[in-house]
Amino acid sequence: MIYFLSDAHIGSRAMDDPQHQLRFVDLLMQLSQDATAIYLLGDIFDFWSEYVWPDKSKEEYRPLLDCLKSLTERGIEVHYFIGNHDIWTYGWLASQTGVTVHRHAEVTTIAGKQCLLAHGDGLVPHNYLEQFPKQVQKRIRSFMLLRALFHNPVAQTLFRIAPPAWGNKLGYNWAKRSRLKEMANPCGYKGENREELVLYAKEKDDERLQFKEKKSAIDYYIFGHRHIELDLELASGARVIILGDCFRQWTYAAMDEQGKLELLCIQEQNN
Ligand SMILES: [Mn+2]
Repeated sequence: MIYFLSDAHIGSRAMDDPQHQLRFVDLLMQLSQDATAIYLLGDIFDFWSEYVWPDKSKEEYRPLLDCLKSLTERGIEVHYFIGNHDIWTYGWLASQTGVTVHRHAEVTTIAGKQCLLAHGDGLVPHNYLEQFPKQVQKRIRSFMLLRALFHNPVAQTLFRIAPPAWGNKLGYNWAKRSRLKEMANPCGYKGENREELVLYAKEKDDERLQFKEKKSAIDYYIFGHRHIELDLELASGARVIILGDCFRQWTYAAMDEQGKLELLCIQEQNN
């Protein structure tokens, strides 16, 4: 089996659950019994940043780091796509655990199926902004600017050379505010014509249809980020999967060797 999980937000200062990391580790260990590969699609940590200085605070994540290491040592491929909360890894996470880090959306063949995998932040269709009133456009633009800053190599270098205690204070507080905001005001599924990742997938489908000979059709678009569960079939037959999360909904996707994919919830597994 191949498993897809996202948005555990381990270490969040907004959630007071000392068992959270261990529950996630338990889930991974359970899945590892028949897993050949595990795809972690972003925001596994609520805030993850590596510095040029030693950072003892990472010991907090020892259970998960050891778990990931044990999975890769057993020959299970673990793919780690960065989200918007764990952008700042520069090799330490990979060297500690053996995971393969992916920094961008990728199309890859899994169990014979063409899959487009990404966390999902920043993926919007073309001319996306134009449909909104000026005020909303301004807000979206400032989010996009912040995202560009987070991905900017110069800003990243400056942040890396900061003392870890400062960087972490700033980062955990930013992540906490974003989590509290989201929990107080969760944004459910916006519908097929308004959900950014669905619109993005539809646009990609159209693009690929135009280049039929060169590019094969996508079977599954698999994303995290939105903390909603979605399994939607497009007109092309492709399916858009949004994974939910691993702190409130405890959902993930499983694909068998024939490429059949389903969304599951941890409760269903336990029963
Ligand atoms: Mn996210």
